[in-house]
Amino acid sequence: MIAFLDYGAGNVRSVINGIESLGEKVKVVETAEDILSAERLVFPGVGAFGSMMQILNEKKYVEPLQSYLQSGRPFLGICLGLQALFEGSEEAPGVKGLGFIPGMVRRFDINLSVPHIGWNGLNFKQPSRIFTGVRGDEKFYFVHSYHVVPTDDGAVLTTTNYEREFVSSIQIGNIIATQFHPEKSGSAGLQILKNFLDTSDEQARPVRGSKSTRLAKRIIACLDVRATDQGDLVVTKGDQYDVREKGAVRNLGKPVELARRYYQEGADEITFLNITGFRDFPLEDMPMLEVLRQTSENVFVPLTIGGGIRDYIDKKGREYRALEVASEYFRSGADKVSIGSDAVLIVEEYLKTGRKTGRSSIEEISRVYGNQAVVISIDPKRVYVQSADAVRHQVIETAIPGPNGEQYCWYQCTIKGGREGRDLDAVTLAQVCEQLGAGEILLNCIDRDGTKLGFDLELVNAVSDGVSIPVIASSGAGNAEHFYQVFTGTEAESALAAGIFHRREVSIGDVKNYLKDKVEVRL
Ligand code: 1PR
Repeated sequence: MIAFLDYGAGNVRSVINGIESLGEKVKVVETAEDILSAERLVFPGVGAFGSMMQILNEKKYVEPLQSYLQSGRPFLGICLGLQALFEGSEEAPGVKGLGFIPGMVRRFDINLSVPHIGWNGLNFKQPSRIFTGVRGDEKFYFVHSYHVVPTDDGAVLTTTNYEREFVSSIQIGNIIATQFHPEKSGSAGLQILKNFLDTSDEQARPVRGSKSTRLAKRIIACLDVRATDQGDLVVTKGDQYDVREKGAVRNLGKPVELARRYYQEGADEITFLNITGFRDFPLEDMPMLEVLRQTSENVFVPLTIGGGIRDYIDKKGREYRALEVASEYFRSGADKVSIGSDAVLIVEEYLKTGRKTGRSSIEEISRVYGNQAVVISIDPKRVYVQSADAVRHQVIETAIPGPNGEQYCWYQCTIKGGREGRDLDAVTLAQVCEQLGAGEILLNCIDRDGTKLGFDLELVNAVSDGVSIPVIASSGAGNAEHFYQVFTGTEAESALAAGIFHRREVSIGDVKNYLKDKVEVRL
């Protein structure tokens, strides 16, 4: 039996699913006594350092945790569960951590995108029982803006490179904690979980470690989900957002089955977009929650869900906050939520008033669950203009002239699944969303969507040059070379495709095989 510390913030479902998939039973900690009497304790931290410590203090778990750690019984901390072991964090100045390991948690001070999101490797500094069966060249999933800095190196188990070398896991006797997420790191991550659960003391040192690690470019499979006219929930795919063919919604498969297939084929992440979320209310649309629950049972890579994340008043007049909708998704197995239409409306309001309200969906969700949990999905359309100053939007010079020979364009934001164009450009939207707390941009492109002409590199460059958070390039992938173009011609950290994967025209394996030796990928 594994005691499992869930303090109620974020997706811990996947860790439980991971442990249960290995045949172990989980008992969720409900009282301080459960911590004190635990034989093995898993503590997956999610969210922000300050709110985590506040909850641990409110629940009176701090002293029991300290005494459990002192006892030397097996402990596995994940992500914030690692950071909690330190004295404090720059994320929440003045808030005390558990203080088990001398040192602090610091924000990345680097030129690369922060958060550090994606699959990166490990440099092994000590042998450990959690490395049994680990080759050493595997990649593991990270998502964090802060990293631990121990006062001395004695406890360092692994490091990872992201511009600088940082500590990616620690070990003191039976106390092990990782910055990466084993439960989101496919089979390599499950192996580490399994080793923790096994009682063997055998210490292994992986043989294929390298001197320095590299973050992989991510390949993401996207499932646009909606109900058919008969009411079946299906994966669909449009051409420039039109998902109907001969009047009927295109049906390309079942969401849970397709997600499993993509996991097995090596997808680095899976995104579900409830494309009618702008008119349906997700909490009435329970099938999406069920899709997440079922998918997270055996898909151990990050899951993002979008569609309908906004405040809502139901038929009875009850008001729901976007945060509640997001929380329900996180509880059901999502790691990130993606906000589309609501982000446009929030930014329009912000530009009008020049004030942050603190109550927008972006601010509220990122405050509680961390910036990395908030993705902004942008649905832009190209608008050609005659000159760089023809409009007050951020205009780019384009190598693809318009119908009247125009050499300039801007990218107009749309809402409601591309149905309504707004007076706002995609670059400004991304920049303001970053300021409000978004952690990543999912950059679609209505002009390219479903065309298989390749990603709109000009759009990707315009947005990624404007922000410091990671950008996912989306729309237009037609072959493996298009991924190479977007990864070498832009700063995109990841690339997403739908149609070519659903129709089995190109597989995720084909894309990665083409990229290997040219671009860092997870194989
Ligand atoms: O506005 O917060 O409710 O979110 C709705 C979400 O649904 C948004 O993220 C929006 O992008 C998405 N959406 C709405 N309508 C459609 C549609 O297609 N009619 N799908 C839609 C957007 C874009 C990508 C697509 C790529 C890759 N789909 O996800 O998968 O373009 O396609 P390709 O590789 O086949 O070219 P809200």
